[in-house]
Amino acid sequence: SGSPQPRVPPLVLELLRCEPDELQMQHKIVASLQTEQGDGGRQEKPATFSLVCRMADQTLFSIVEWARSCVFFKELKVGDQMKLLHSCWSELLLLDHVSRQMRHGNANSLLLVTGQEVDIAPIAAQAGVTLDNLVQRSQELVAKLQALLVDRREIACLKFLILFNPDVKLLENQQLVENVQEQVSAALQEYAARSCPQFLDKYRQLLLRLPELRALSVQAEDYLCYKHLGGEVPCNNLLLEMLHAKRT
Ligand code: DR9
Repeated sequence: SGSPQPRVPPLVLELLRCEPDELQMQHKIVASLQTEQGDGGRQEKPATFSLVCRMADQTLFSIVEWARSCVFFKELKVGDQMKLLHSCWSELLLLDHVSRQMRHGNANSLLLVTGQEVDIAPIAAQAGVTLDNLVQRSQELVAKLQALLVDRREIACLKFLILFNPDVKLLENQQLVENVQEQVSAALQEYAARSCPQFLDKYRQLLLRLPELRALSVQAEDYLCYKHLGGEVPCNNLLLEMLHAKRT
């Protein structure tokens, strides 16, 4: 953006540098969806569902790639990295979706990672209650974040607060995770206070969105699990692997 940003905390700038390039990610995902071979002989299943599923799956691959290249995360052993990702993958996926809708800025349609748009209105008719509710609640979260004038620096901080979750059990390097959580919280608090002095409690408002995101992600996982039991989720799927890893 062109607006001057007085004294952005260095940590916030560093986290922003880790952010993936949206256009590059879009091209990569579009390319992989074109080369992938359908859904393994289950073509009779609804094409839209399996297509969106593969999109979410590819997005999850880029999220894992992002995390693995991130400052601090790189320092963790693979075991700790896996524990953290297993506990937050669905929140990161939803935040990716939500932040895309914020940039999209059109409440009447969803912008998919591929750049395609889906009208919101027909979803109520085509989707079951669970999915429709998920879409509605995600849109409410988008509206709240937009009203707060959340920017991409703050989104980058939120991703780290989600990833470096000190409540994850049995980490070898619990200390690093707690330190990152504290440092990022402090930097976000400082930045939010400066970027929007008109919102006295922007930081607190931002943090309040995290439990909402968590609740949504639990519901999204339940939905995915249910679809999986119905045999609708394409196999060889990272989404499913994550879903199972967390529940065992
Ligand atoms: C686990 C966390 C995942 C978060 C991923 C967020 C990325 C998902 C991106 C966009 C969601 C777009 C939804 C597009 C809707 C397309 C049109 C439509 O309504 O299709 C209906 C079809 C089937 O609906 P249903 O499952 O309710 O069954 C209906 C029943 O058969 C008759 O009553 O729905 C789809 O095709 C949706 C595909 C979604 C797959 C996503 C995989 C990720 C898992 C969960 C995400 C749900 C969260 C969505 C939040 C916005």
